[in-house]
Amino acid sequence: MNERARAAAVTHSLEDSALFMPFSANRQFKKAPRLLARAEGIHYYTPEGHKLIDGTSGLWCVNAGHCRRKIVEAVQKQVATMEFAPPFQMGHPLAFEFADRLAQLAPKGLSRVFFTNSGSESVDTALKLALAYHRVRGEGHRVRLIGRERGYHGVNFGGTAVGGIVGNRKIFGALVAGVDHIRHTHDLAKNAFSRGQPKHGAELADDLERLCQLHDPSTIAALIVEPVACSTGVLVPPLGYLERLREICDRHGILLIFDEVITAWGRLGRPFGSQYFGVTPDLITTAKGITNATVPMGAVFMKESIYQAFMTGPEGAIEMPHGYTYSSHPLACAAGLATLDVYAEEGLLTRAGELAPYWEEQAHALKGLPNVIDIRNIGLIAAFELAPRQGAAGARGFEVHTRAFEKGAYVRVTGDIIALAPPLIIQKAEIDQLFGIVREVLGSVG
Ligand code: PXG
Repeated sequence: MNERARAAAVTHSLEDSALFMPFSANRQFKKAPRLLARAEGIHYYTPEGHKLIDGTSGLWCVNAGHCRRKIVEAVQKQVATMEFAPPFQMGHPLAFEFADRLAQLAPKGLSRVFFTNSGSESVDTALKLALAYHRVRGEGHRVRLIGRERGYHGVNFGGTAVGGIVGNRKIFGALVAGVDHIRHTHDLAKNAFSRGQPKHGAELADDLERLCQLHDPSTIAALIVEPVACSTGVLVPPLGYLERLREICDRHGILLIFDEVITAWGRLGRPFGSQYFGVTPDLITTAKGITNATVPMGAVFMKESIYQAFMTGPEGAIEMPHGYTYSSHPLACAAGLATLDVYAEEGLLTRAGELAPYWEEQAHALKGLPNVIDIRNIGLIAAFELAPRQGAAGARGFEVHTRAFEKGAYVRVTGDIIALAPPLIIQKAEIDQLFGIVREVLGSVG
């Protein structure tokens, strides 16, 4: 069956399909599917051959662009050499090589790496590491985990619990005990149309101090935040805010976890967002761009002192009873090593910094279009917040998404916020093209 015939067959039967799609309006989608069949560079192609600029790097993950030859070939070679190796009490060389290469890129001091298969697994791993770290040091009373309103930390139980997006939490019961949240930082009244980090709101970090007073700091194990809260619609941290969180955590012995599933891998013009902001957490969770999304993988980076705290019992004992069948999967390691080569050869981990001024200018040039109540940006990320329609929150955003698809751009929408984060290989003319489509669509959606 050729590509077109296969697409026709799939489309024909979609309404009865067995597939329960994740985070999707299944019935609506199956009636009017938007299918992708092929990808190359910064473009997707539908089964019918309709070409789309990928405005969101897949789901914030294909940072080097699609189907990069070097990465494809590395995976092809590995799958034919050794497709799997058990990661418990066994190893394979690529896992060690990849971890060492990654540690060289990480913020200073975060010298050890634990492999997972996704951002969600990285988050739950980091939360467990935080609890276990305190326990092995004799501070087992630190059992509370703190997240932030509007935070997104994946969909496993720990990540859902520390997450702060109500719709992702409310139907899943009581989640995890002992979790609390600090306030989010979104403040349109003070910060609308900020370029880069907003000026107002550093004091919102003091909400952590409030929780310390409520629960007593000696009961708190860790705080987890995204340096830039992307899934909820791109909330850029106010100037001085992350520094203040770091200071409060230090004062009370609380571990600070940065969830860098999106902000790592050059998205802000540095390998990690924490390097961009100049604030070093104790643990970093990541995934996505670590393999350019070619093979699923995630990782948790930790400070040397955290790793060493576990290396204290008998040498024959398992220090951390945690891990996944597919931790350090050979295909993921091969993809990851080739990805790091591509990032290095093409300067992609710093390219967003070079493009950022142009990107910012073009994004903010859309100010004044109908219903646009905020434009925000940082690195190679931009978001347009639209006023919701009366009684139909999200309807305007969804219409933008579908019309942009028709016009030749894939853009991500959460509610009435449009988020853009294209592959880091994008050229200026393509940035113009992407914003041109967004401008046209915003102008035409009532
Ligand atoms: N933490 C953060 C900060 C994320 O952004 C996860 C954890 C979970 O990763 P996995 O690999 O388990 O999905 C994420 C994922 C969107 C969007 O459009 C964002 C994510 C996933 C899907 C869609 O905003 N981020």
